[in-house]
Amino acid sequence: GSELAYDYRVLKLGGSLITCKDLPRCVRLELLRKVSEEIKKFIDENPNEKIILLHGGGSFGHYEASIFDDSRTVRTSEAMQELNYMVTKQLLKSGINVISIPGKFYTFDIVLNALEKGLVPLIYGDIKFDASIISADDMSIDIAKKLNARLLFAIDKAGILGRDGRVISELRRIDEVGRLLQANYYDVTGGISSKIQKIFENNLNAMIFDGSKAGNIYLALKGYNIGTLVRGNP
Ligand code: IP8
Repeated sequence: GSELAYDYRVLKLGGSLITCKDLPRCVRLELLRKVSEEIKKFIDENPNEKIILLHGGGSFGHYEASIFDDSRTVRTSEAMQELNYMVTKQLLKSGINVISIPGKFYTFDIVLNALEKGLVPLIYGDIKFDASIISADDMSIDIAKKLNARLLFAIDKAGILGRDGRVISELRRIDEVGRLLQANYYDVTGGISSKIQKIFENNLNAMIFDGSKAGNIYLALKGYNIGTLVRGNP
């Protein structure tokens, strides 16, 4: 059938959410299990919605990419494979038919092809042969634009904080942000502030929310605003 008959959700699981922040190559497995179950629940209840999943690098990719030596490219690539393998296994265990797509081979067509075959694409931030980093943020934005999808960023914070320290429920201008959430010291792709900037630049709406709070992944997929709605599309 035509892919246009569906509604799409692009959900990026932030590296800060699924990995242990300050411990290189450590996965939050129990959290991943809960996240997977909420995604599965949504899929089962909503047969006319399709999901595209992505994940970032966290203490795998960002850690390895922050060490500059001759093996940086291959180490970073291998670290992302390892993280992706664990995420893939957990999603499969929950009964989601994910197929992983390394960012270094990303094209929109390959994602479309997976969707047409009834598979759930799982794309990950990666390093390319030329040593450049491809962020899952950028691929999320590309896919959301092309599919006119709801764009969801699950992170490990409640959302974007305003000057008063409270979560901004709707962000219409980037200068409303008082204190941008601190990016991890070894985040090589810019963390939360560049994410917000890219959402605005692409005139998209996106919801940034706490994916570690029970029930939030499911609610976000359902369409509830449970964090900060970044409104780049006036
Ligand atoms: O965490 C970058 O992906 P992101 C992945 O989505 C690497 O920005 C290899 C650092």
